[in-house]
Amino acid sequence: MEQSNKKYFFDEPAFDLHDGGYVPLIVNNAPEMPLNIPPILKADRESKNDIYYTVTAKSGKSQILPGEKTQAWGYNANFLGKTIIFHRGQKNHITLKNDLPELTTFHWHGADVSGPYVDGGCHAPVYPGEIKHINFTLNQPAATLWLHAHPCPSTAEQVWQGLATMVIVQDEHESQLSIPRNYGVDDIPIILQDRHFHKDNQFDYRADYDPDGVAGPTAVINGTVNPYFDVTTQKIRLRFLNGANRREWRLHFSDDLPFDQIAGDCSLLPKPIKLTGLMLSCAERAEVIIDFSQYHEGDEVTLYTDQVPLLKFRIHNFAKDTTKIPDHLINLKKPSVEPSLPIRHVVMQGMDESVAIDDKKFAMERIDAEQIVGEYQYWDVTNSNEKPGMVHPFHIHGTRFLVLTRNGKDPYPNENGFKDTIGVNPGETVRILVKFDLPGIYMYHCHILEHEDGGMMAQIEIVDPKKPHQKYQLMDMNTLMNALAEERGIELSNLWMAGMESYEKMGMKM
Ligand SMILES: [Cu+2]
Repeated sequence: MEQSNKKYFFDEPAFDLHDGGYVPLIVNNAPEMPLNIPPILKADRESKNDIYYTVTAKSGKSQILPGEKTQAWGYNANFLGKTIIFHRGQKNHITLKNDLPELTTFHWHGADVSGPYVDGGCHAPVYPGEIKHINFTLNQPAATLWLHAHPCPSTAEQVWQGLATMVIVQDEHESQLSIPRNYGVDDIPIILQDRHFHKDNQFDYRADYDPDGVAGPTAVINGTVNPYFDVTTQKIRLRFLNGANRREWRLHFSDDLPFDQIAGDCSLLPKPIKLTGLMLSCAERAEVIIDFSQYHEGDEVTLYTDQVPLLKFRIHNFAKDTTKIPDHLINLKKPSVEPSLPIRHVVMQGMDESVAIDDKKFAMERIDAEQIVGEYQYWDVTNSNEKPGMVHPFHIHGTRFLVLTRNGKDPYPNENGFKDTIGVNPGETVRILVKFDLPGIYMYHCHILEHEDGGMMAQIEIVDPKKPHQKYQLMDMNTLMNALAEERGIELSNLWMAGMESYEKMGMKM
C-alpha cells in the first residue's frame, strides 16, 4: 500500500497555537446538529452560453446556538451564503445587491476576473441600497473558490459578520472523472470558521479584536456548531475552505483514517496525494476524498483539528463502491519564463500593528508594482518573521499560480496544482510562477484578515504595452471613512475600523 503522508508539512514551531494571543478551541456544550449544507444559489435565468445570478448581501438572524438567534450577515442567506456554481466558458451576468446598512464589496477569491472592479477588492464598493451589474467568463479549471467581502480595512469585520460563501467552478474535464460530485450527498462543502459568542449568542468583533487576527473558541462549520453528517455513500468528497479570519486548521480523522487530496485552491492536483493530516492556512482550499469502506452502519468517524472534534460522520448503510479514484487527475505543464525577466521579491514582515509588505503599509491609491499581461514571472515571497512566528498565507487577486520551491526545495506534494494562496513559514522564501491574463489592478496580501486590514497588503498594475495606458478610478480612505461614518450615523472622529489601530500605533495615516 502507498505510504500516507503523516506530516502537516508546515513548520511546526510556526503553528498559531504558540502565539501569545492564541485562542484555543473549546467544545461547545450545544447539542449536536445536522451539518448545514448551504443550498445552491438558483440562477435568475440560464441559456447555453449565459447564466444570470443575483447575489444579495443582507443581514438576518440565525439559530446557531440554543436560545437567542445570532444577528449576522450573509449572501442570499442570514449567515454565510448559498453556494454559487459557475461553468467554465459560460458568461456570468451577476447582479450585486447590497441590503446591508453599510457599504461592502464582492470579492471573487480565486477567480480569474479583471481588477479592480469585477474582482471586488476595495475599489469596488457597493453602497447600501445600491445595485451593480458585473459580467465575466471564467476560463480556468474546475475548482473550489469563494466569495467574500473585501472593503479594507473592514474586510475582517465583515467576514466575521458572515460575508463568505463557497463558489464552485465546473468544467468538462472534471465532470468526466470518476469522483463524487452529487452536491449535498457525496460532495460536501466544509467551510471552517470559528467564532466567539458573547451575551445572548451575539458576535462582538470589536471586543474580540486582535491585530494578529481574531479567533473564537467555538468551531463553526458551514454555520453549524457541533455538526454531524449522515454518510449514505462509501466515498465522500469534502471541499474544505479555511474561511476563518486567522485560524489554521490541522485536520485529521479518527483512526488516523487516510484520505486522498485531489484538488488545491484553483485546480485538481496532477495525482491524488494520500494523507492522514492536512494543514490549511487562511483562505486555502483542499478537496479530499474519504473512503468509508472499512466502516459499518452505526459507526462514527470524527474530523478533528488538533485534538478538538469538528464534525462527526454517522455511517449509514451504503452500496458497495468499487470505483477507483483516477491515478492521474490533470495535466499541468510548467510554462517557461523569459530569462531576462527579473525575479519579483515580496517580503511579508512584522507582527501585530507593525505588519507591512516591503516596508510599506497598504495605501489604496498607491500602485506598488507592475507586470505585463500574459507574461510569466517568478515571484519570491518571503516571510521575514523569526521562529516561532506566524505562517503568513500569501494571496494574489485575479490569478492562479504554480508553487515552484520552498527555500529552494520542492514544494509540499499537495501543492502541485494551481493555487491562489500559499502559507509561507517564518524565515522561508517560496518561489511561485505568476501570470495575469487580464489588465487591471490587483491586490496581493497576507490572508490573515487582520494583517491585511492592518496594512500587510499591496497592489500591482497589469499593463498591456500594446494598448494606451488605462486610468482606473480608485477608492480613497477619505471617501471610505466618510461613507462608513454616515452609514453608521456617527461622527467621523468616532469611526472605528479594525486596521486603523495598526496605522495609528505606527504613527501613520491610512
Ligand atoms: Cu500575516
